[in-house]
Amino acid sequence: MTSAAVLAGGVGAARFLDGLVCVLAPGDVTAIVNVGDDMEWAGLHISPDLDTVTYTLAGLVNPETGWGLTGESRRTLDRLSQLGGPDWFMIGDLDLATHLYRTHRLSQGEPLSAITRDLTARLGLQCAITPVTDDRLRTVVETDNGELAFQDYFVRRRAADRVHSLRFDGAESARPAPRVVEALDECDVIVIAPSNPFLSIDPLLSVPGLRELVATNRSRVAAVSPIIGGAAVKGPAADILQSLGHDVSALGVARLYADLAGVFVLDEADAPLAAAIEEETAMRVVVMPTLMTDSEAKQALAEGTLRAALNAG
Ligand code: FO1
Repeated sequence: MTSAAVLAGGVGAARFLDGLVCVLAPGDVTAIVNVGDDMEWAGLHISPDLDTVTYTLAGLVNPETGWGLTGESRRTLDRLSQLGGPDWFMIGDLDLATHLYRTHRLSQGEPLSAITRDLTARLGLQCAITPVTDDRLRTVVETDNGELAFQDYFVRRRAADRVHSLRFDGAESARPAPRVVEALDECDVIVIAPSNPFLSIDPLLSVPGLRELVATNRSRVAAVSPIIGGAAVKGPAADILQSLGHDVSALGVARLYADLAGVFVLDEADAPLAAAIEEETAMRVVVMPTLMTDSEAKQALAEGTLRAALNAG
């Protein structure tokens, strides 16, 4: 049986994982999830990417947004707004239960990874979903308008500020969560999900030792491009590529992953870039449809990515 570890951000990664757990035994899949987006909201600890992956795999995610729960309501948020509390981040009434549960257990000194394991088990998930670290790690975005906490940049200010650089507060002293190193060491295939390379993948790799661990295993690493035809499927990846001086294309992303992945999965729309990517990065390029529009498309992408990575070594 093939096993896989996936470096995962939010919506794109969750959709990829949704396909992957259909083509592998779910128990052989480990999602190693970004926590750079985590924040404190009204005294609660929110882990958006962990929840997006969990809700998606449990079939509970809001299909319109790709995050949050389906059938959500906002009575608490509206009341909070009347009280003058923070109302710019949409915490739904049902989703609130997750944050209460998580925050309560964190306040009792339990690690995020153990809480996540229990939450996912309660939802009947068999794959492992783990934060990359149990330690505090926060993405800080340096913009034209100063330094912004991730969700301030992303949600409150709608990712409209020009990004100069990013840093990951706490990264130097963060340690991988239990089982992260083992999962990367022992799996047959490591996938860099079609997530934002700067906002989702870099924070994961900023945990000391992980970038080197992935690079050492380059021959069994496949990266899926989050850029199709020069545009991001979702979010500000294309804008950030541009503002940081990279090529706004799948080639620009491939250059970022050249030392990490042996295989690069490119969308059909970008097939003309394949030769240039192979020549410049020494990655093997496989071309396939990467837009995850339905469950067949998700499974086909997961299957194609696995096959390419297994044949790469
Ligand atoms: N994204 C938004 O664009 N607006 C929101 O109000 C918002 C609320 C939210 C609440 C819980 C959650 O788990 C995710 C939420 N997201 C929201 C998504 C989140 O900000 C981002 O998609 C990720 O952090 C990036 O991966």
